[in-house]
Amino acid sequence: MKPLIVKLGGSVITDKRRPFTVRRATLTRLARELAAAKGPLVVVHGGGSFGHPVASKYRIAEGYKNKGQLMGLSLTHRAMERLNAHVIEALQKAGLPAIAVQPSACAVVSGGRIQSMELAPIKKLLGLGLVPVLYGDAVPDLRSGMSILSGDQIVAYLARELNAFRVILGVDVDGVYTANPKKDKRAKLVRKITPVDKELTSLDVAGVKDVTGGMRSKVKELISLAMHGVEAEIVNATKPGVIRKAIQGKRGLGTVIVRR
Ligand code: IP8
Repeated sequence: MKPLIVKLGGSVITDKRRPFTVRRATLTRLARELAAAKGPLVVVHGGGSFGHPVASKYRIAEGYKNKGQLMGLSLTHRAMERLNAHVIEALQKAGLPAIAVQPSACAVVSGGRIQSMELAPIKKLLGLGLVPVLYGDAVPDLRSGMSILSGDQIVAYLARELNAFRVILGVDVDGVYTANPKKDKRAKLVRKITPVDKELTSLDVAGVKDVTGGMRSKVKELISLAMHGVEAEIVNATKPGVIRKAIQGKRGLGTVIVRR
C-alpha cells in the first residue's frame, strides 16, 4: 500500500519568535488529526524555533569552514532531536505508534542534496504499521562537509522513493501566494501549480525567511515531485480540521501541485 506523507511545518508546531518554544496545543490537535489516517503514514517535521536559530548562528548551511561549527552541528542536531521528542510524544498520546528516524544517520547528502537514503528500515516500519517520523536535520555533507537538510527535501525524496500516493504540507498560511500575504494585501492565493507555470518566478516567499529557503523552495521540491506523478497540497495546518480533511482525501483546501 502506498504511504501518505505529511509534513508539519516548523512555523506551525513552534513559535518562531521564541527560541525553543513548542506550540503544545497545536501539536496535540495536529497529532489527533493525523490519527485519522487510515493507511501507512510517514510524518516529517521542520525546524522552527529549534533548528533554524542554531543552524543560522553556526552557519551550518554554508558548509564546513571552521572547527567551531562542529559544536554547531552537534547543537543543531540536538535541538531537532528535542523538537522531535515533543512530536513523537504527541503522536503517541494520540494513539499513533510513532518512531523517530534520524536523517543525519541514514541520508547520504552531497552539496545539500540527498544522494541516497537507507530505506529498508523505513519500509519495514511502515509494513509493520508503525509511523516513521523524520525531520529537517544538520547533516554531514560529502562535498561541503556539513549542510542543512530541509524537511521539504526529505518529503520529496521519500515520496518519490516510497511511491507515495499523496503529500500534504502543513504550513501557517493558506497555501502559496503571489506575494507575502502577511505583508501585502494584494497577495492572491494560487489554487493550483503545475510544472509549466511561468507565474512561478514571481511567487514571493510567504512568511519568515529561514535557513532552508521558505515557500519558494517548498514549491520547487513539490514541482519536481509532481513531475514524477506524485500530487501534493500545501495547506494551512494552523486552522483546526484542515489537516484532518486533507488526510481524509479532500482536495482544494490550499494550493495543489500536480503534473497537469
Ligand atoms: O524547517 C530545517 O528543516 P526545515 C531544519 O524543514 C534545521 O527547513 C535543522 C534547521
